[in-house]
Amino acid sequence: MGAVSESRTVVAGAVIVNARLLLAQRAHPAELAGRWELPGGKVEPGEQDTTALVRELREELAIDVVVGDPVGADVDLGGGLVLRAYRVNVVSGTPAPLEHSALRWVDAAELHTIDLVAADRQWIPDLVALL
Ligand code: 523
Repeated sequence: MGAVSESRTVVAGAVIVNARLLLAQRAHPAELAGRWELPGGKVEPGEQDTTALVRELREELAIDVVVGDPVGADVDLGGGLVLRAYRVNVVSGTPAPLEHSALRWVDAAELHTIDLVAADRQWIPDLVALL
């Protein structure tokens, strides 16, 4: 066992095209399945946030992105995980749900009504400001 470890970052991407935000429906674990999120995943030890987000969105959505500015504030997920969102621009590919149940593009009104995972709800005002 190691000694005290730093918290691990989970990065998530806000893809916005034509005033719509891309959301992905989680397939697992059971307690999050069916809820919608900004797609992303855990940063590997020694990896930069931007590198991790490019990797995750390639793996999950089959798109290549350039990572832009952070969106909103970091969210403490508990269990040593901190969730952080970034604006991303798609440079190639069309998003496909390779690891999610479905994908959906939402406008600001729909963002208020869709069943987002709890952590991502904290970014709603920041995301609405971008839409
Ligand atoms: N979240 C979350 N919102 C959000 C993401 C991308 C992740 O609340 N937009 C949470 C869900 C999990 C944790 O962050 O509790 C890790 O996300 P996950 O499972 O998408 O990351 P992976 O795929 O890198 O994780 P493992 O496959 O388990 O290593």
